[in-house]
Amino acid sequence: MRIILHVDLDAFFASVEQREHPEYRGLPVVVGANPKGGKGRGVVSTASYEARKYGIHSGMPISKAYKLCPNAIFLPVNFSLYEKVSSRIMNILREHADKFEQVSIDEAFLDVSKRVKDFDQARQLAILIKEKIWESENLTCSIGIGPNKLIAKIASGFKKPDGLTVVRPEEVEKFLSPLPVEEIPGIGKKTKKILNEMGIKTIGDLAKTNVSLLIEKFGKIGIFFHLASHGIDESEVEEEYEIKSLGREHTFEKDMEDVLFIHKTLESLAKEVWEELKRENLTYRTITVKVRYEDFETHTHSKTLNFQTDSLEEMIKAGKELLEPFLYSEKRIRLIGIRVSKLKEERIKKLK
Ligand code: TTP
Ligand code: MG
Repeated sequence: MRIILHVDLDAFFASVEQREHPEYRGLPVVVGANPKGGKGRGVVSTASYEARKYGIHSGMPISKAYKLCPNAIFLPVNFSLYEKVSSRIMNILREHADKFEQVSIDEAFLDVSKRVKDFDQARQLAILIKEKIWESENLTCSIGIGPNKLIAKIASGFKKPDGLTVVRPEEVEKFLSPLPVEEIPGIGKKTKKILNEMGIKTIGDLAKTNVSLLIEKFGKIGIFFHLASHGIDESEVEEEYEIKSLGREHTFEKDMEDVLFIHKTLESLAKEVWEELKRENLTYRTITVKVRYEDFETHTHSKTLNFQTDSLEEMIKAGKELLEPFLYSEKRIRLIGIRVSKLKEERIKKLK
């Protein structure tokens, strides 16, 4: 049995600003583009919970946010500050995990299966983590605890801000079934609309839907929706990259949704990695793909082959396979990367 924590900071950018400027505490704060008296272009990065009461949220045009609450405190994005705070918090989190995976600037998974003996101990650990973050950074977070990443992630969003939600394996179905389908990561506005039109509103409705119908409507990703609706998720908490590895990344000049172009880019990155492998006389066994969306949410996904290889074809095939689920998001892709690890010197293979 696994025990996974998902930690997500509350209104992260806005909370950092409120901490830096105590006079903004308790007031509506909107971080993002300049509203220019309602004529500004660009969007809201995030809003404090006080500002959310006016209906302001991430991704909303800044002009609309201004209309909803002209008296809010509008601040520019100070990304380098948030990154510094984030990396200190990630260091705290890393210390408390057997396996650690940072997902975005304010979000991480912790696999604590080895260091706690049950969900009660996991709850105690989560309380300790919250206290540490509060003491050292004066910030609150919400934590979800579950038997896998999917449940932990949904649980962390269940009660926000400053929430702590524990979902034990035997509670998974009861927990998921009343939630709206869009709580499942990967189900965005478009998919939600199609599901709702099919009469599927809650995760419970989705769980009762025949998987072949979902595949017919959505293709392969339908299988993922089916498994997710039953709370099944086998994916591991993955340390970003192993140290002994070779990789390449590419940031697109403009955020990208063209699948063909993304595939082309992946192929050329793989080729560069492969050329370096050849130079170093190495074979690999694990392929990791990294995807960063326009809002900086970052994912890595790995596959380990059951043989060492130096094949470029194999690398590209696995890379595309790993990339596939990320191409269905409604968000545009900002960066992709490919990395190979579990490296061995080819010489050893030849001697065998
Ligand atoms: P989130 O964790 O999605 O949001 P949040 O931390 O502001 O609020 P919540 O309490 O609901 O977790 O995103 C983390 C930060 O990433 C957020 O503070 C600002 C940034 N961000 C954007 O810049 N654009 C976006 O569209 C989103 C969703 C987030
Ligand atoms: Mg957050």
